Amino acid sequence: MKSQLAAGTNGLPKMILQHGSGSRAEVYLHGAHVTSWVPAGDQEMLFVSKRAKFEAETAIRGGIPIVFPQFADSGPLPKHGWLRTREWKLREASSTRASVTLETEEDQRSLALWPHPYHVELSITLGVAFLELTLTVQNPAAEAFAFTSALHSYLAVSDIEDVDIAGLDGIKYVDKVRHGVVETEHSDLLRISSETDRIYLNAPPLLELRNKPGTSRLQIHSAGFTDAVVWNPWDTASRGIPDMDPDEFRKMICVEAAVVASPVELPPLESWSGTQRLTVL
Ligand code: TA6
Repeated sequence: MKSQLAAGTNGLPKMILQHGSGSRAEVYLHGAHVTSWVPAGDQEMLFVSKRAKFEAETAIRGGIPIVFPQFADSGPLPKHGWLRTREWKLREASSTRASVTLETEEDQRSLALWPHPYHVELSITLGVAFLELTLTVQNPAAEAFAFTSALHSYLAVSDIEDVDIAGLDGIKYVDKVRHGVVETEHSDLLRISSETDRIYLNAPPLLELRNKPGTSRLQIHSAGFTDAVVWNPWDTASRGIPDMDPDEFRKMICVEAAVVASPVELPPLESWSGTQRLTVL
């Protein structure tokens, strides 16, 4: 087990986590952004666009962006907040586990947008067959604040038309492609065949992504996050995404652990945590 600091794309610092079994992950200090996860003896499980930009003030297209304190455009703040475009600090790298914790807090620029001190940590732990992210938000100040958040995981798939998501049958969702109409899911295996952008409300803690028969299945477990977002831009919305190749929508699906519909209200001096654990079956 070890973790080491290395120079990533454009010289940006990244932590490389290596588990004794051979599994491996990479996380950039820029955005606390996990950009790679390869379980032992397996292939890359996260999608990162060929056109992703690795530069200051820009969100990396793919991997696992951190969304806080606002999910998407659900309020007046910048889309998905700003943690994904900031430099985080390394707080701790375990010497006995393949695990690192990064941290970030308010600064003059965040206070100008959102007048709340905060302390946010992201812990990333790698096992033989799993990758676990835990986001912890602390309110160090005397006033409560409310936020929405997500771990915006881009999962790599062989072809989007061969992929099923299990676990959402009977769950209500906000359909953002259809102007926010609320629907109920009626598929025990959800298959994507057009632009999809949905917030599943009070989603179950366990979902499963099934790639085409014969390839591995991925269990998606969440705790603390109440909702689940499923997003694929298809060829239609991909045209408006300059840092993604036109055909790359075929190679990804976002299944995000999110807390959106009921924002977290964080009282003074309290903290909140949410986890997403991805396990190859
Ligand atoms: O989580 C889904 C979503 O909110 C979509 O609406 C889509 O815009 C996506 O995030 C990516 O957002 P980005 O700002 O990274 O282009």
